[in-house]
Amino acid sequence: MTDLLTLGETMAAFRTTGPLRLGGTASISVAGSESNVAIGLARLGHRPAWVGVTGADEPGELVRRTLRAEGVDLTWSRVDATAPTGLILFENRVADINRVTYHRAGSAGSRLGPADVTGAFDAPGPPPRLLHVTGITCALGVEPYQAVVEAVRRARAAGSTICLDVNHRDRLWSVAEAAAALRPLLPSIDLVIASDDELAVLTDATDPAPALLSAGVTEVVVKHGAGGATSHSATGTTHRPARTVPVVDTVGAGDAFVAGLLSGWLDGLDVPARLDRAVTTGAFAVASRGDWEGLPDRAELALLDHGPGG
Ligand code: CKP
Ligand code: MG
Repeated sequence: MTDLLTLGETMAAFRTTGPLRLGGTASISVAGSESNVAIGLARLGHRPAWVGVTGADEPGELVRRTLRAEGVDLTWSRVDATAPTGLILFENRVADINRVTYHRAGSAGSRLGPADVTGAFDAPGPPPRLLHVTGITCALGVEPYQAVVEAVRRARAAGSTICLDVNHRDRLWSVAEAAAALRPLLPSIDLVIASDDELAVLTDATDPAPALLSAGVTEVVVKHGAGGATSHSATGTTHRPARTVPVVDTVGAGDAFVAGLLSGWLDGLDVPARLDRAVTTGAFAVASRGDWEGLPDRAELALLDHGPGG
């Protein structure tokens, strides 16, 4: 049984310690918001599946090998030999500030389409408990957007709980384009996750959370970065502070937060405990280099409670 189904593009990630123009060494890994969430859930003992397309090339093999090694189910992903796997370049500039460059136009990952999502819902057995979609997949083109629309439609029909992370990327599309694509999905979304500055993508209201609840969303979780996170629902508002950790690399922190939140949901935790797990997994990502490498397994969740030296 699949706990969480997600779909998106995962790229080979190159990390340098300075500007690429200076040459030197790079570390190579993989990156993609949706697979970051899938890895985070697998580390915590859940059963995630990732739907995506990779090229028949070494970056694609790296993506597939990494996700398999992390325990992510690739049953419904595929290889497209006619397009390359996308690349993402993180050039570390100062402190935790990276210059991020995508090389993903025309990539295999952007060939994801509605036909790719049917397998997971047509498979025998219960449907995925959760569907997780993000604005990034929607921004990749018409077909990837239609894949999200189809996944949401199928998940709704199957009774899966549906989560949307706005994940706005202004290098991929404008706020107006994102609003036009994401707002029509809202009546089908159970849980919306957004940072403060992403709420304007979903609503023009001056008080966004109540407006989103009125639009049919059951829970709105707003991330305030170092200010923690707040959950809004018909039963009230719950706030949790962030965990204080040294800031090493903030990329992937949002996905780590989502993984913790959804893990708590899968475990049947109440809202405060779900937020506590989310800010904890987010803190692991902030305090470690890489998008997902530092995410905790279940035993490690308590590690931050102990302080230096354990
Ligand atoms: O919102 P986050 O910092 O958690 O997202 C990071 C990911 O998918 C990263 O892995 C990158 O590849 C991306 O977001 C993206 O496409 O920007
Ligand atoms: Mg994010």
